[in-house]
Order: sequence, then C-alpha cells, then structure tokens
Amino acid sequence: MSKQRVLSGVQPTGNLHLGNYLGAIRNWVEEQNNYDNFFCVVDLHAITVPHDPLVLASNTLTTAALYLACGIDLECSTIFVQSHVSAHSELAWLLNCVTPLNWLERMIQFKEKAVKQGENVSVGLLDYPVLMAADILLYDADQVPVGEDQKQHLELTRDIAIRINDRFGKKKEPVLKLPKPLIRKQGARVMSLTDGTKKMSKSDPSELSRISLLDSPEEIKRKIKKCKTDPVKGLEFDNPERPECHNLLSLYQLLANKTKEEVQAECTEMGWGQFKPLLVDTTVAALEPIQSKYNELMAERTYLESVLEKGATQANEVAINTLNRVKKSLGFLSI
Ligand code: AQP
Repeated sequence: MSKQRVLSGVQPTGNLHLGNYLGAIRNWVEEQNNYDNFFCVVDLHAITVPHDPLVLASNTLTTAALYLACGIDLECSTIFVQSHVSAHSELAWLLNCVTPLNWLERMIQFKEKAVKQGENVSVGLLDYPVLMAADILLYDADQVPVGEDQKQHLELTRDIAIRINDRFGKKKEPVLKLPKPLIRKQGARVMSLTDGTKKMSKSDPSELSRISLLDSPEEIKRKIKKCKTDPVKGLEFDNPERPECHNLLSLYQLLANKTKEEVQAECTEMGWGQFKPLLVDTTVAALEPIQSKYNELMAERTYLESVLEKGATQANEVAINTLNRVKKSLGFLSI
C-alpha cells in the first residue's frame, strides 16, 4: 500500500521559534518515515504583510536550511519553495472564484492580523487561507500537521474542496482530496514568554517574547531570565490562573523529552530561581545540534540550492497534475 501524503510549511517571515519547532517541524521529523512528505517554505504567504525585499530570499534559504537542520530527511521528504511552483498561485485564483467572501472574513487570524495592519491591510492577507488551501489541495495531501492556530484554515480548506467537488466533480470521482489536520496535543500551542495567554509568534514586536532556533546560549539565558512568571509558590501544569507556569513547564517537558508526570514530580517543589536555570540548560542542549547542523549547511549554499531545485521539480510534477485536473473539471479549454 502506498504511503499517505503529508504537506506542511512555515512562512519565511523571520527567525523560526520554539512554537514553529515544537508545534510543527519536530512533529514532521518524528513522523516523516510513515508518510510521503512535501515540506514547503511558504514565501508567497510571507508577503501578505508588509515585507522587506532585501531579506525575503535569505529568510527563505535559512528556513529551508532549518528544515534540514531539524532533521528533515530527503529520502522520504521533498523540500521546496512555494513560489518556485507556479501552480500554487494559479490554483489559488481558481479557488478564489468559488470561495464566498464571508468565509474569509470569519477567519480569526485575519481579524487578529488585520487589526495590526490598520488601513493598510492587503487583499492578500484576507486571501491567505485560500492560497493555503491551494498549497494543500495541489498535493492531494491526506494529512496536514500544524499547530492549533491553523485548525480553522484547515477546516476552510476542506469546505472549499467540498464545494469544488459538489459543483464540478462526479459522485465517484471527486476533483479534490479532502485533507485532515494532524494536530498533536503536546506543543500545539506554545505561548509567548512575556504573556502566557498569547501564542509565541515571529511577528510579536518583542524579541523577549520568543526563543528563536538560532538564539545563542546567552540570548536564551537572557530571555528565560526575563520571562514572565508569578509569585505563587511551587510549579504546576493546567492551572488557568497560571498560564505562564503551564507554558514554561510544557516547554521543559517537550525539550527534555519527559512525560508530564515526570516533570510534575521533578518540579512541584521548585521555585523559579531553581527552575529557570534548568530550562535554560535544557533549551540550549536541545537547540545545540540544530544550530551546528544549520551552520554546516549554510556554509554549503550550492548544496542547499540543489536541494531546492530538485524539490521544485518533484513538487511541480505532482502539482501540475492536480491543477490540470481542476482546470478540466471547471471547463477550461485545453490545447
Ligand atoms: N506558538 C505556536 N505554537 C505551536 N505551533 C505554532 N506554529 C506557529 N506558532 C506556533 C506553527 O508553525 C507552523 C508555521 O507557522 P507560520 O510561520 O506559517 O505562521 P504562523 O502560524 O503565523 O507563525 P508565527 O510565528 O505566528 O508567524 P507570523 O508572526 O509571521 O504570523 C504552523 O504549523 C503553525 O501552526
């Protein structure tokens, strides 16, 4: 039996952080042998908010290098850049024409990000989930491993696919495959270091809110030292009054590869003064192998470019088939 297909991606909008790693990339790596994987650097998404053209290309390359440094294996996974496969933009247009505007206006991420953009909010930001639907549907993906924040976009992707199938498919021959979200409980929502009720995010103006995968040990120490805590004695999971405590314990649990029970037993009696150095050491140790692999890869630019070139060819082969299938079902003239 052939393996199920997985598609996922991260925007090259800055340094990847522990949320991107624990919520997405680490899970891709852990499960990659079980699937046929396409991992994409979603650079077209990165321009839905104001961006700096001088850093887009380098951020794209560093994101791809981080995929490899985190352990993506080219034996079972394809790594490519979204803008290198033009079918993404083309399918997004076709999907745009069947997607009701009010489906997009409901998207929480749009509402949150639009507030930050004020009057300058672009049509692209509103349309982002349709492009994301195109990303997924082009590869006939069975599973899409994402963090909790992307669940609503995945539901929209399914709704768009159902609409295309209902309108243009045949009963036994749907045009598009319906993908499923793959959301792990652990790491699905890593929260900001400065506010345990907000998700850790690349676009948070405060660097102190996140730990980037490329932060030096000194930066990690500084950020954890300054992170928000509370005056309550002892440490505990799952107390809604103590979101920072839950988040920091969860980070420790995931980075130390321990069970919740082990962490509970180890940390219940601890104060912040004892726990924070432990979290610093654990984070530094978890990121060290990724950083050294990353540095090796960045010294081999030609190799990285060849990975992306090969990835684009492999991705194009799959994507063009789906695009042609959709165009045919929508009634376009072919030559
Ligand atoms: N805090 C998080 N906890 C768990 N998972 C997260 N992801 C992002 N933040 C967290 C997951 O990472 C993948 C890639 O995300 P993205 O870069 O495409 O966009 P995003 O979700 O918008 O991430 P950011 O960091 O918040 O970026 P900006 O600030 O640029 O918008 C997704 O699978 C996501 O679920």
